Amino acid sequence: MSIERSIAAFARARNVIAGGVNSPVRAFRAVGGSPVFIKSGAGARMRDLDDNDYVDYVLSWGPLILGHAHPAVVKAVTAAAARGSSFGAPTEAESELAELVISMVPSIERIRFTSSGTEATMSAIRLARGFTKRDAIVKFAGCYHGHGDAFLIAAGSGALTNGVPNSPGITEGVARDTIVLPYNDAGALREAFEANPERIAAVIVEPYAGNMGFVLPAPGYLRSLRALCSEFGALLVFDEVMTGFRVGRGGVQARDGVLPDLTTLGKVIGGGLPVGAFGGRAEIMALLSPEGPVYQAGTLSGNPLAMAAGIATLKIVRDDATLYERLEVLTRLLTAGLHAVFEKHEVPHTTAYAGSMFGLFFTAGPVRDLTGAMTADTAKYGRFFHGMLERGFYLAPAQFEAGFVSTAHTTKDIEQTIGAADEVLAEIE
Ligand code: KE4
Repeated sequence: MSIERSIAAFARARNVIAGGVNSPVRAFRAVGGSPVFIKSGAGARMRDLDDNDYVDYVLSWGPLILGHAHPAVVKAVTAAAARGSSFGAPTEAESELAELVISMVPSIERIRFTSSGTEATMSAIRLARGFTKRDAIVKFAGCYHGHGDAFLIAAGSGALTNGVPNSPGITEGVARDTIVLPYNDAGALREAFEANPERIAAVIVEPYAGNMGFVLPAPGYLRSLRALCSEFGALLVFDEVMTGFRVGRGGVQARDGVLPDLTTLGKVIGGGLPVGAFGGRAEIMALLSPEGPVYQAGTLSGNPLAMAAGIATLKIVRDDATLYERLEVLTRLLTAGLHAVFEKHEVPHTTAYAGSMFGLFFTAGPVRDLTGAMTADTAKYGRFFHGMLERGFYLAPAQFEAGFVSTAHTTKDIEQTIGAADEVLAEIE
């Protein structure tokens, strides 16, 4: 397989774009080699500059639940563009998408759109601090909430009371107000609440974690987070940027019946265009400017083209009664098939899935948190990734990511993926 044009494109990009990419994971640092540059996508497939075609299991990191260039989305965005791309004034499309989201996500009464998931989580935390008049937040090791300063924090020596910066450019002052705890350990959260009386404004969690690889909550864990936040007066924030409309029509909160105080969304609700959102109880959202004192804004928030893509996508998600059932069948077929070939080749692994989201770890597991995820053989994952890429299957270019299936994927695609995995595992033994 030749990727000469992609290699040349990467050299060109590195002369003008930091690291040659606009988001680090795209640079293939975690798997080695030179990233393929994409020129088009259609349905479940992408085509690179050298005309190599790939069955795509990244789907822009989750947004493309209907696959690439879905006709309804293309039509809606094209029509919106012809009417003007942005006004900086309210449009009815924003209310239409808001009504669609609120009709399907149980805990959201009011919403605010942003242009990315990072903006949504940053804003949700600011709102939680304004509502509770408290400063500290709790996050969980291995959960990613975008690149806001408050989230790029590692557990500090005083793990129960404050964090330490996880990137240059983040101050001790910011880190002091973020407490980092292990995922799937409700006891640790109780201890943190007891060590920080009246200090914790919010607990933010990926209810199904998709950024340390795919890690499901232990039975009862989310219910414990809900009860502890209620007991200690903190807001529970479900970061459903990735899981929203991905693991089911109403996200994890509908699937598991645990309602957060605030939810952040992104990805699927923009149908591939830049949309983030945060929402929750009306009494909390009422604190947001211009109604209340908590400031938040955005030039392109609610952008008409992005709203059009989101509306087209969510109308299909809403009206296609068997969509999530079909997606879960395909995703189950994929993970079961991968499990079988990994067993056949006696490669230590663990797989998990929920709705149209899945994960594959190169470790025997079980993986319940970041410590478990870190036992994965990332070098072997890199060899597997490239073996699959050469055979026309585009997996996440990093072990600590999740995979996604779209309505454009077919049973045949899944069967061919498993066949390719069988060949690659024989090769990289
Ligand atoms: P964005 O700012 O990238 O739109 O969203 C940040 C974000 C927030 N919350 C969760 C649960 C997320 O998964 C994300 C972004 N996900 C990554 C995938 N690991 C996006 C890929 C990238 O960073 O390029």
